[in-house]
Formats: sequence, C-alpha cells, structure tokens
Amino acid sequence: MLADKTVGVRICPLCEATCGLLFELDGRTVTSVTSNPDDVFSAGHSCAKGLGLARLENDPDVIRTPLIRDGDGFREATWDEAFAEIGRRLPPIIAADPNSCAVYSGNPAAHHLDPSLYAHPLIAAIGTRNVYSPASIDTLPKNYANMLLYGTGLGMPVPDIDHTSYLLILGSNPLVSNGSTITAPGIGKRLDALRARGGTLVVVDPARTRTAEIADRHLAIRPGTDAFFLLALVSVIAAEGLAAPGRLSEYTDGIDDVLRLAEPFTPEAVAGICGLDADEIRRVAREFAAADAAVAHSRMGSCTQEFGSIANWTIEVLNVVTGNLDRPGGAMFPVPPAGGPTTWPANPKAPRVFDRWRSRVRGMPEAMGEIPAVCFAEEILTPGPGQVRGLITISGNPARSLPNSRAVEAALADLDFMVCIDGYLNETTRHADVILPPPPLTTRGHHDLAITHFQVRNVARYSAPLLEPGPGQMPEWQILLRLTAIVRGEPDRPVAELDDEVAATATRRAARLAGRDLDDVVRATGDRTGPERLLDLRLRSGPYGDRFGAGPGGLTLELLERNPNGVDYGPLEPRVPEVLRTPNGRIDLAPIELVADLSRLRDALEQPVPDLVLINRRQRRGMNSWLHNALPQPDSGQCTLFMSPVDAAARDLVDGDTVRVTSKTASIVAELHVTDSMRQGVVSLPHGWGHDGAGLRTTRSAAAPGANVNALVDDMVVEPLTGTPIFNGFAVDVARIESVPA
Ligand SMILES: Nc1nc2c(c(=O)[nH]1)N[C@H]1C(S)=C(S)[C@@H](COP(=O)(O)OP(=O)(O)OC[C@H]3O[C@@H](n4cnc5c(=O)[nH]c(N)nc54)[C@H](O)[C@@H]3O)O[C@H]1N2
Ligand SMILES: Nc1nc2c(c(=O)[nH]1)N[C@H]1C(S)=C(S)[C@@H](COP(=O)(O)OP(=O)(O)OC[C@H]3O[C@@H](n4cnc5c(=O)[nH]c(N)nc54)[C@H](O)[C@@H]3O)O[C@H]1N2
Ligand code: SF4
Ligand SMILES: [Mo]
Repeated sequence: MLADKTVGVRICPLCEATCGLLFELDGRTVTSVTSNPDDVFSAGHSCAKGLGLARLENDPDVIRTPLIRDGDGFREATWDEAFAEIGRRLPPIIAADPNSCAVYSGNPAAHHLDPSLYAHPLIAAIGTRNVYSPASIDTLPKNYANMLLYGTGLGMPVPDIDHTSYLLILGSNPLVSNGSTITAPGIGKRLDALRARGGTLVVVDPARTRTAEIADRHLAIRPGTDAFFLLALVSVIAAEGLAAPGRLSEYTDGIDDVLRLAEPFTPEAVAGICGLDADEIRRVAREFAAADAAVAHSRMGSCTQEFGSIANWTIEVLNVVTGNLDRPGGAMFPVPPAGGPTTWPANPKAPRVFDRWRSRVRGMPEAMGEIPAVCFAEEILTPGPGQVRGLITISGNPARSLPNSRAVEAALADLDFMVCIDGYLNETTRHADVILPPPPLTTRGHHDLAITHFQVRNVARYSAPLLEPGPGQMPEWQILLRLTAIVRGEPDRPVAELDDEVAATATRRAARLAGRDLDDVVRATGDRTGPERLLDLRLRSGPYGDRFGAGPGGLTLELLERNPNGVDYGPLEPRVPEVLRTPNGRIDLAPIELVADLSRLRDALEQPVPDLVLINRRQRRGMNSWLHNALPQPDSGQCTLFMSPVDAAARDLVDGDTVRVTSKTASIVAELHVTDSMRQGVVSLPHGWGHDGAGLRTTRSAAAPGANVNALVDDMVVEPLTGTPIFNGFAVDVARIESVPA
C-alpha cells in the first residue's frame, strides 16, 4: 500500500536538542522515524530516543481512552463520563479552598505547545498557589542566579559553542543528555568541531562520563564543591590581574566586589575540599582568561547540589570578569522567535517573581509562580487550612521524579481526588481517580516556546500536525479547556468560546507588543484557533515578527508552514544592555542574596566529608522515568550502582554483587558495577527507575523494574535559597546482601 504512505516533518519533543525528524506514516500508523537532513538547525542529527518515537506511538500499553477508577483498578469511559466525574468531585474541593487543589506539570509540558499555552488559564481558574513542576528539582538555582544578575529566570546566556575556543562544562553530560539550557542539536559533532579547530574542552564532573572521555581534560571534582572551584578560578584571575571585563564594565556593578570576595578561595584553600590539584585549578583559570573566547556552562550536577545557587552565580561571574559574556564564542543571549521575558519590554515596577508567597507547611519561597516541589508531599499530608486534597497532573511522574518517593506515594494515595493527563498507567497515575490520555504526537503542532530561549543559533521552526485527531482522541489543549470550564462552573461551555477568551487576552497583548490596533491583529490572524492562533500571535508580535502586516517578510506562522525545515536567523549576536531586565537595567554581579550565602560556603570548608556520596547518572535510552517501557533497554548496566575499584575493595565487594544502598531515608537494592570511571568516595545510580508495585500498565518496564533512587533522596535537606533537593552528593552506605529479599 505504498500509495498511502506519507512522510511528515516533526521536531522531536523529547529533549532540549529539538532535532528535526521525518515521520513515515502508513494511514494513521507511524511506520518509521528518521533524521531530517534538511532541518536548518539539526541538519540530520537525532538519537535513539527520537528514532524510537514510532515505538512510543505504537506502544500497546499506552492509554487511548479515558479511565475512571473502579475499585482497585480502572474502567474505560467516554470523555463525557470522565469530565462528568471530574465535575462532580473537583469543584467542591476548590470551593472549600482554591489552594487545596494542586497542579503538578511535568517535564514534557515544557516541550509541548498545548500545555505551554493552556495550563495557565486552568491554574488561573483554580486560583491555587499550589503549583509544582520539576523546575524546582532541576534548574531553579540557575534561574534564580540569572534572575538576580540579568533580570529574568529564562534569560540565561548560553555557550556560543560553535565559535568558542575554550569550553568549560560543569555538571552536565551532553553526550548522553544532549544538553540542557543549551539547545544545540548534534552537540557531539559541535564538540568535535571545537577540538578540530584547536579549541579546548574541559569537563568538571565526579564521573568520567562520555563527555569527559572526549574532553582535553577531565577534573574529577568532589560532588557539591563546584562553588569552591569556580571561586578559586575567579581568585586566580583577581590575584594575577587577569580580569578583563571590557565593555561589560559599562553595564555591570559589583565587579570589584566579586573579585575581592573570591580572593580567599585560592586554589590551595579549596583543593582539599574539591579533591583536585591546586595547580590544575590554577591552570584552568589562566587558560580560561587567556583564550580568545572562553565560556563556562553549568547544568544539572551543579544545580541539584548543596551550593547550587552560588555555583550558578559564579559561573556567570567567571564569564563576566573575563569579558566573555555577550561576545561571540562566549556566553550569549539567544532571541526566542516567539518572544519571551528577554524580548518583552521591561517592567521595572513588576515585583521579582520570587518569594511573593511561601509554602504553607515549611515556609519555602515561591519561585516563578511555583512552590518548590520538595514541599509537594507535606502539603498533601499535613492537616490544616489549605491542605492539598485534590491534584491535577499534566505529563508528570512525581512518584518517581521527586525526592523521598515513599512520602510522595503515600501523599498521592491520601488525596481525595486526582486527575492525570497522561498516556501511561504508571507509578503516579495508578493513584488517579480519572486519567485523560493525550492524543498521538502525529495530531499535534510543535513549536518550542521555552526551549528556544537556549538555542545556540537563532532559528524558528514549526511542525504542523500530520493528522487530524482520530475518533475518541482529544487534543490536549481541549482537555485543559474542558477542565478550565469545569473549574469555572461552566461545564457545558463550548471549548471554542473559552478558546476565544484565551485568544482575546493574547490578542490584546500581541497588539500592544506589535504597536498595532486590535482590529488589525484580529483580522490578520484570520480563522486560526487553538494553539496555532496563540502561536501566530506570539510569532508575529515577536522579535522577528511581521507585526501583523506592518513588517512585510517578517515572521508568521504561515511562513513557518511554508518552510517546514525552519527559517534561519543566523548566529547569536550581542544583546547587552538591551537584554537586561533588572530593575535598573544593569547587571548586578554581587547580589546580596548570593553574597550572603558565602558564609555557609565558608563554614563547609571546616566540615567533615562523608565517606561515600551518591550522584545521579542519565542514560541514553531513558527520558527521566518514562521511556523504559516503549524503548528496548540494554540488558545490563542499566540500573546498576557504579562504584570505584578502591571503594569496592574497601567494602570487599566485586562487580556483579547485589548490594543494599542505604541513605537517611531508605534503602534500596541494586546490582554493583565496579568501574574506574567513578572517583573514589562517589557512587552513581540513574533516576526514573523502580517500576514496581501494584497497578502498573507498563508491561516491559515492570518486568525489569530497576531500583528507585528517589527513595533514597531526602526531601528535607535542600539548598536553602531555592529549596532544591540534593540529588548529587548525599551520604550513602553500600553493603553486600547475599540474597534479595522477596
Ligand atoms: N538520555 C537522556 N537525556 C536526557 C534526560 C534523560 O533522562 N535521559 N533528561 C533530560 C532532562 S529532564 C534534563 S534536565 C537534562 C539534564 O542534562 P545534564 O545537565 O547534562 O544532566 P546529566 O546528564 O544528569 O549530567 C549531570 C552530570 O553532573 C555530574 N555531577 C553530579 N554531581 C556533580 C557535582 O557536584 N559537580 C559537578 N561538576 N558535576 C556533578 C554527573 O556525574 C553527571 O555527569 O537531560 C535531558 N536529557
Ligand atoms: N534522583 C533524581 N531525580 C530526578 C532527576 C535527577 O537527575 N535525579 N532529574 C529531575 C528532572 S531534571 C526532571 S525534568 C524530572 C522529571 O520529572 P517528571 O516530569 O515528573 O517525570 P517524567 O519522567 O519526565 O514524566 C513525564 C510523564 O509525562 C507523560 N507524558 C509524556 N508525554 C506526554 C504528553 O505529550 N502529554 C501528556 N499529557 N503526558 C505525557 C509520561 O507518560 C510521564 O508520565 O525528574 C527529576 N528527578
Ligand atoms: S537528541 Fe533529543 S531531540 Fe534529538 S532525537 Fe534525541 S531525544 Fe529527540
Ligand atoms: Mo529536567
């Protein structure tokens, strides 16, 4: 039936690399996925996960029909039945107290148009402050430091990887993760090119990762000590008179302050705690300062640790004092084509989106509209006014992603009512009362709104839906609007009317941004509805936009529809001072909040270090907790505990032993893998495993469940400024067990 075969262009929604793919369809079935060689950005790059999307689309375990709880299990239901059940049970919870209905929006929500554009109206309709996402167990220290320095959490400079001559990476393993807060499809090739043009790659990571393996130098730092290391680099630059901020001094306050603050953190002072050689630290500082264009980049490993905010601040300090912020080959601010906080006009009167309110139980500060996710379980389990009793999850698996999973699952089981928008019956959704499945990828349009803030080249791309939704399939934006209607007490309100309401607000905003009359904007967006209308409004009022006809040739959704491989707007260009959104429009390199935390850092120099700490490791065929079912996983090396030969010998352990890993919160069982890729005193496990317990419908992953590292992570020990948990660098004991308990 060759005639029925079609090929469509899709941007991969899985990770921040946003590769262009080609989907081959036979009727409604995806028969194969290949890389798109003509994509203007990814130019043929992809990975096993993206190429495995056909398996995901065709996974027989995926939920296709709404499910309603029925005793210990679920029964299939119609959409109307599902919404009727929600309409019966959710509004009374919200009527009692809007804060008692929480929303948890998971990682995929940041990669898809529908939740990016329609989750907010739902949250606003509920009126809850109990909004959670993985941001606060992932990037928050980086968002926070960048907000203090440059004015917005999303406005972070990214390494100009294609033009730099010296790249210093801390706490990231892009050869496996494909990069984070850097959108650079084919990052391996880009790193090869850096080295081929004579540049230098330095990786700072307690583990000799795949990325460390291709680096010119690997510094196997002790977990949690990046802040010391970075301050030591700055101290060398200060002591040797290497600071050269150049034109940045015109826009920056506090340069002398940070140079002075760093002085005591000499390489000799920190070498012990970092577990590095002082000369090696000094060498990196000198090379960094001497390079034509150098850039330091930090991610996951530097964020989810004891001094995450200081580490992510001092990364910026290093880039600024060496004059590498905002210059080609340094750290540059991308231009998101659909606009965002770094392109929208500054509002000096707007309050900082941090600590505007606090969590009920622990008093943790709000950040960017959310409560830190470490508070999730206690907000459900602690009685009192405002206790969370209802929950809506949108593409999230808090039962495996959040620290202290046992508390999280106990909390989920304790809820009065829970709705999940998700395609799997997994460790979280098994606790739901109603599950609403998203439609196949092939029925959705795709444009990245958040991730385009991290693109290493200014490009705009959109993939149109390849198919209309099939019978029984409901677009996710319509699911979200139906829920919004229920919450607003208008369950029968047509979705189209609510959509017009959402669009009316977006249209007013777009008109203001584009300097056009409302009528002109309405006319220009024509018959579009849903996410495509909202996207068109943002593109056309955005930095490259056609301003609804006032700027002919400018960006429109229609232009992207005609160019499915994308439109290239060229390399990153300097944006300081225009990009700054701080109240005074300047960079504050020594914000008091971060300077104050240095005393905690100094105290840590005196404290004893644990014998053994655990860090996290990502895997090529995983995506957090949710690809283990659809993609075949290699048999071995998956959920094993990596340990150095020295540590293994000290415990009389050998490769292949079954070991018990014990932390303050729990103990789990894993197979041991002895490898010299781990530095002494550090072991690693991957996260997102532990597909066990009753009620799962994930046949393949439940058969090889692995161990759940988040049972070991304490939700009470956090980086104090942001409430970020310590996934990297918490104390554990490891001992052999002779047989695995049943
Ligand atoms: N294949 C795959 N790709 C993914 C994901 C996935 O699960 N699988 N997840 C996606 C998501 S949600 C994200 S946020 C990104 C994250 O992408 P990355 O930020 O690249 O995160 P990781 O790959 O976890 O790499 C973190 C590194 O930090 C190291 N590390 C641990 N502790 C420390 C420390 O104290 N200091 C330093 N310097 N290093 C430390 C670890 O050894 C590890 O190599 O990846 C995304 N891409
Ligand atoms: N110990 C430890 N824990 C970690 C991390 C770590 O490094 N170490 N990393 C953390 C990080 S960086 C992150 S981002 C979080 C991730 O935390 P979560 O977002 O909570 O978890 P995921 O595993 O990404 O779960 C995604 C869910 O979305 C569903 N889904 C996928 N696509 C769609 C869709 O299109 N629509 C809908 N409605 N649902 C969809 C999947 O079935 C799955 O249930 O985990 C964090 N947890
Ligand atoms: S690297 Fe990321 S975006 Fe590219 S194909 Fe793999 S999962 Fe998809
Ligand atoms: Mo993440």
